[in-house]
Amino acid sequence: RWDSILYAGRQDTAERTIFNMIISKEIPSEIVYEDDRCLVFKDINPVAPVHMLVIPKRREGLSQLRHSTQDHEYILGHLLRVAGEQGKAALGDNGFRVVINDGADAGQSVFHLHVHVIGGRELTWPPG
Ligand code: DGP
Repeated sequence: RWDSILYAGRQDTAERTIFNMIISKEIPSEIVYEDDRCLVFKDINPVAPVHMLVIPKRREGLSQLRHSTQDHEYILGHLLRVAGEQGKAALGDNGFRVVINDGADAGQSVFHLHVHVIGGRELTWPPG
């Protein structure tokens, strides 16, 4: 039952992305943490001293946050919890920012949902 909750959701119709090759380790990345559901690795284009991405290992319809359904709540909760855990591990009391870009105006470039964890400097608000 848990498996169906983890991986339920629409079939992916969007094209596979570079993140599939990172998950399968066909292309290298600096992995920070991994479990059966998610992978955390360093962003290739860091915008701050610490910049990690938390991604689901199985995209299952989550090319964008806008496509999330009730079936995705468990994996979305897991991604956020891991983001908090890894942000704390990397940055302790200094704090960090967690971002999900959705679509063109937000500058989303990879259509496999990912949670940015950014920190290690004072971040401005509003974002650019
Ligand atoms: P977004 O703009 O929210 O779609 O962010 C996509 C991020 O993915 C961007 O900050 C750069 C990162 N990225 C893209 N390709 C690769 C890659 O091959 N390796 C790693 N480590 N990060 C990548």
